[in-house]
Amino acid sequence: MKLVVAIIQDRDTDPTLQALTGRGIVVTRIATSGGFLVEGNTTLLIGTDESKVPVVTEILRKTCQRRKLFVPMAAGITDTAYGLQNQIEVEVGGATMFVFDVEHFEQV
Ligand code: 2BA
Repeated sequence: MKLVVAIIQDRDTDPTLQALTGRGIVVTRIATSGGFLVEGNTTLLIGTDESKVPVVTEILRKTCQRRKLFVPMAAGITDTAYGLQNQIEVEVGGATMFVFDVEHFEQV
């Protein structure tokens, strides 16, 4: 058994959950936030058979978009008047995946 931990953008969460559960893949969602942008994102915990990891990867590839965002170069600035020339472009998403071996799984 494997545990897939996937960090995705909030706006991709609903279609991703629908696609996973539609394929009979059990998932837990956790509200998280990224350390760089300090914005909300979603972490999915997916415990599944090793044979289904490629299915999970394919679903995440389809439902999680890469998006370009502009963020202020100086941390903590929220003023919309802050000029575009003082912003940097970052590309966020689709999904950041970690795949772990599960030593033991039991539901009691
Ligand atoms: P954040 O840490 O908020 O990062 C958001 C995006 O900002 C990243 O997108 C990346 O494009 C950019 N970024 C992050 N750190 C940067 C830095 N030091 N300098 C310049 N740009 C930087 P993604 O790579 O798609 O990551 C999306 C979210 O996935 C991250 O949100 C974080 O929550 C998580 N993540 C990504 N890599 C991770 C890792 N190795 N370990 C744990 N979480 C990770």
